[in-house]
Amino acid sequence: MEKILVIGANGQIGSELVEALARQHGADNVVAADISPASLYGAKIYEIIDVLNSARISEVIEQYNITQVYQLAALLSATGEKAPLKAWELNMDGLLNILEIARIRGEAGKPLKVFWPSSIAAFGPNTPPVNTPQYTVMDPSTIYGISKLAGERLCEYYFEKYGVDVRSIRYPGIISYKSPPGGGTTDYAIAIFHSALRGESYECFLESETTLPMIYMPDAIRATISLMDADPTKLSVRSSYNVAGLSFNPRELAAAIKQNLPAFEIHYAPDSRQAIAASWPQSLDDSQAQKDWKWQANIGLGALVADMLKNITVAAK
Ligand code: AKB
Repeated sequence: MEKILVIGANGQIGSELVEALARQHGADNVVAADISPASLYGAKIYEIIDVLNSARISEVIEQYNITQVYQLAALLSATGEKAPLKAWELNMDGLLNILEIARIRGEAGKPLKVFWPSSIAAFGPNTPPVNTPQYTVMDPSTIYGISKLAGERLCEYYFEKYGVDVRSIRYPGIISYKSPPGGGTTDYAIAIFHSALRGESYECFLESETTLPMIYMPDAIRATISLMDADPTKLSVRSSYNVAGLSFNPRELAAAIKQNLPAFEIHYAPDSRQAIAASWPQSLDDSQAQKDWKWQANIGLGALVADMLKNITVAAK
């Protein structure tokens, strides 16, 4: 039986992942953890963990006989640019703490399976932007992207050198309705729905034609859990897998919203986040994930927009 620890449970991915894992493994077998208490998200146990405190992480892992850790605590791209040293410390030391604990436990015969999120931010301006391959030029230009690329190399290193069973996905922008936007460059695609449903126009911080890879939360959760459940002998990538959902730009998203809410208007006022978005891919080639663990996205733009509008409306009532 798996005992699962999710660090960063209060975040956009963490909160929904805890719910899904509690459904799959039982609420008693999932420990939600973050730096401050918020909600149990369907788990039965909540622990306060600062991912920079390695002794505390080890203590919780030992206490609950944890077999899998999802380390999700991070500063995202836009927030990271405002506090680069803090982003580097949190994103790198957080991962290293978990990898080291997994190495030590592995050597003691108590293996720990690890999930860590990379991002499309690990790519950069010289990466081929369309159908970006699994293996290609990676020259990220944000501190967040640099930490993701370094983290990918660390994951592969700990797998090759110490046999740590670490798995990772290069997430596209994740769209969801349960948590508010959290400091990412792709978050315009969440904020826009909140403006539209308040009956307001949306001032977009990206240019109209800036196409980015995105994924709807149910697909992102399914991808994460499928990768963690996959047969380890089938996994040929131990840095991080490209995973594609869908791709769109602000103009296309606004048009899809307008089909449901005809009065909706979008205006463009690009800021510093435009340069970040311009350095990222527009679409991803995820054929390696398809081959190794049968990944396939299900949710397209029409279904995503309809579901976001339906659920944000319900939440606002
Ligand atoms: C961000 O915009 O920073 C994140 C990401 C693509 O990793 N959503």
